[in-house]
Amino acid sequence: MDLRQGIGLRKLGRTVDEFQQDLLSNLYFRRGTTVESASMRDAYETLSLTVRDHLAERRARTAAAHYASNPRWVYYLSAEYLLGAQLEQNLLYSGTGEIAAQAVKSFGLTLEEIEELDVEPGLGNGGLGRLAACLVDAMATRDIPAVGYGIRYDFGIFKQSLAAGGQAEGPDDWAFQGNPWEFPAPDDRQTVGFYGHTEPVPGSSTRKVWVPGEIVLGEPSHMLVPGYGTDTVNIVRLWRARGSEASFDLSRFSAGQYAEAVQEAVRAENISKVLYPDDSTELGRELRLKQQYFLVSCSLRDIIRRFRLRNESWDDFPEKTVIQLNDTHPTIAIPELMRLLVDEYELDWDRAWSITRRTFAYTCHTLLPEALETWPVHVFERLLPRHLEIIYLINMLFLREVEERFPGDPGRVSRMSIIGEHPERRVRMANLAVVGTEAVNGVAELHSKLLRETVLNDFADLWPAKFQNVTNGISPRRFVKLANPRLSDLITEGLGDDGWLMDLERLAELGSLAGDASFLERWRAIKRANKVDLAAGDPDSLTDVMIKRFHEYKRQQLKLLHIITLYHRIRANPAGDWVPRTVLFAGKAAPAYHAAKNIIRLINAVGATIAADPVVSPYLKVVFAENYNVSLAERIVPAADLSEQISLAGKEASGTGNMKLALNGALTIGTLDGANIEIRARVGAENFFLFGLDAFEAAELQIAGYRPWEHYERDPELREALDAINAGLFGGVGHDVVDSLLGRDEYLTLADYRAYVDCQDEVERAWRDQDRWTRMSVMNTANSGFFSADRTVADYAARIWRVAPVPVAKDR
Ligand code: NBG
Repeated sequence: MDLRQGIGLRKLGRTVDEFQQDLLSNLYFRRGTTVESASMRDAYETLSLTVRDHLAERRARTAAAHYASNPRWVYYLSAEYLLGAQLEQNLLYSGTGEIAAQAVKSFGLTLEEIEELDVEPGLGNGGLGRLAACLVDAMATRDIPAVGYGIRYDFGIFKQSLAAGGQAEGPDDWAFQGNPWEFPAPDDRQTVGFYGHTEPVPGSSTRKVWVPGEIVLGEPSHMLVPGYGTDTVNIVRLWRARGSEASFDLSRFSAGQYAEAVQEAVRAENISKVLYPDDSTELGRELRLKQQYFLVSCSLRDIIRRFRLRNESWDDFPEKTVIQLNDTHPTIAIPELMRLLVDEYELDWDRAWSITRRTFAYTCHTLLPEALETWPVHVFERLLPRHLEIIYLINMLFLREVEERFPGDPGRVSRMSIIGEHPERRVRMANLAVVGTEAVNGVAELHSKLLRETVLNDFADLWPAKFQNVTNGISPRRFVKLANPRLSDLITEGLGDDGWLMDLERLAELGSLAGDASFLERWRAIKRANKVDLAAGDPDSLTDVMIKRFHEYKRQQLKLLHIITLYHRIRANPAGDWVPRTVLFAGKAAPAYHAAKNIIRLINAVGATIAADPVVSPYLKVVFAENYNVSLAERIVPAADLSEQISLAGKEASGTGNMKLALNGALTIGTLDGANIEIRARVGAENFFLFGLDAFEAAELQIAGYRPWEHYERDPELREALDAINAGLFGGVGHDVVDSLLGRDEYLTLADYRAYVDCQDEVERAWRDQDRWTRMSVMNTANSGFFSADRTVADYAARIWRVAPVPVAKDR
């Protein structure tokens, strides 16, 4: 079926000439300007619209195919999406890259200079938001009917810069000049209530009427999410908050009270104003809870609207709908669906509960207790009074079930309760998420096991079958094909075709090339060329990268202690045969997370001291790349030789940067944490630098009583490193870091220091044999196929979602 012909449209340009015509037509009719007066912005918008049309055409065919098949839909609810730059991706996914390059050339432009205007939508913090983006990419690639729902924040993740060696934060006004990739759909706007009170419904014990005290509008727009190598184009639908018409007070305005006249509208719009730049620690802000409910309420109504296009009976709802909760942020969807079904659609409680439970699934992304969201009951009561009543009823019925199954175990009952009592009454969102869903999964083998055995073990006792593992994955299109075109071409040449981009396990075929000297030579040359492009340091030095959010559990401070140790060793023996290293850090710290910001400051101070030292600087360079985001990751990952994955075992749920780096041929130095374990199992222990305590040993040490001082006293190199900081060798910066390490050292940095430094010596021995290193690098790439997000999505589809692909007919 050709929809364009069906509705009398001519075909989109497939030749350079036609593409040029399309550009001109878009420049005139959609930008309203001419070639002579066009700005670079016009060029960017015009090219983007032209490329977008190709995807929009596929989108129309996708929507038609989905409508016709009335499938079970996957609705992915996520407070964050880190989509990355769109233009380059969409040129690739629409297959227009080559004709577009030639067409813009005839206007005296290059794709590269136009791409510079493409601002990435930074609507997420870190791994969780990027995972959401990789999963929607893979769902489209796998032809799974899906919609990703999120919030269209005006300000994305803050812009990080360095000021006096420390992190400074600036606003990220990503869509200030508009966003050509977005389709506003004001018709589908939703109304969201907050505050107010509830009233009983005569004759019903479960139904209530909620009379909200504030009404806000949610206006959606969507961005296209194309699949690769298929015709499916799904969408991510993002909600933006607006005041209602009534929120503008004309009489006050006329009376000169300009600020008061718009205050209600401003208050409404604040809901989607900014992404909380808080990574994995709970932040007790009412506005954040408001954001969460805003996302959930708009999305659920939209999901129901879509369901009703093709279906009638509520009993079919779970057959046609699976809603995946990306962490606890959208968990209020559970009581919200109950409220809609019971209060608005008048279903009885048990039927509504059965529908609700079979509709949702929950992915947990953390093991840090402080990152499991809880909300004070009084905040909930004020903001969402009806939802709190529903949660109480869910909890009462649930705890009755627990008591029946585990009689005489009040400790268990209070641990499992959705309401925590101490030190204040709080709603435990993770408990609610487990109780109200059909499946719960962790994001790597170890993480899922620890969830079952520790954080959620009472729930696993009750419902063992509910708990699953789905190991994370990444998009090979973005993180190899787009990020590392040289390597991508070599792989395609080596394998004979580019089918590996959709079937990443095929990389295993590279294994046989690891013995071919000329192949290894080219492999090495590519890594070097990528380092030259990155221009972070000497391309012949060992490029050692630690790129991720700054958090004490991730232990950037451990890497820093190693750097200081190298510094001392080189100073003590300047004539030594040292391996030149460039250590590159990138990552943001939550603005209020002072300990993490202190580590950033110390990294830069150490880097400055080393740069100023003529003895050490020929061998060691420390670079802090500002404002880590998806685009920067795409430049660093292909250039990395060594991937630092050194979190304290048992703390990193999975990690996904570890996968991107291994896939691009970096060797990992890492602990037995998160997905590192699975990476090591696949690439082979001989191609992975393992060190440190495992999760069990770490937990035992904590229980036995950990004394960081003992390591300081016992290990001269460690002592020298910490003393140097305290002696003011690095500009007097870093006392706070030392205090925390010698105080509690919550993440056992000093306990793992010796093993880490020794393991780094082993890294250097391997590096000195470049042939061996390159073979190890090839083996990492060859055996990373499992970490494709396509596999992750196939796992979700088979085991949790129980959905089948719906193919989209080709355009004839
Ligand atoms: C993060 C984990 C990472 C994991 C990503 C994606 C949160 C709450 N969790 O280890 O810290 O890779 O989620 O699953 O951001």
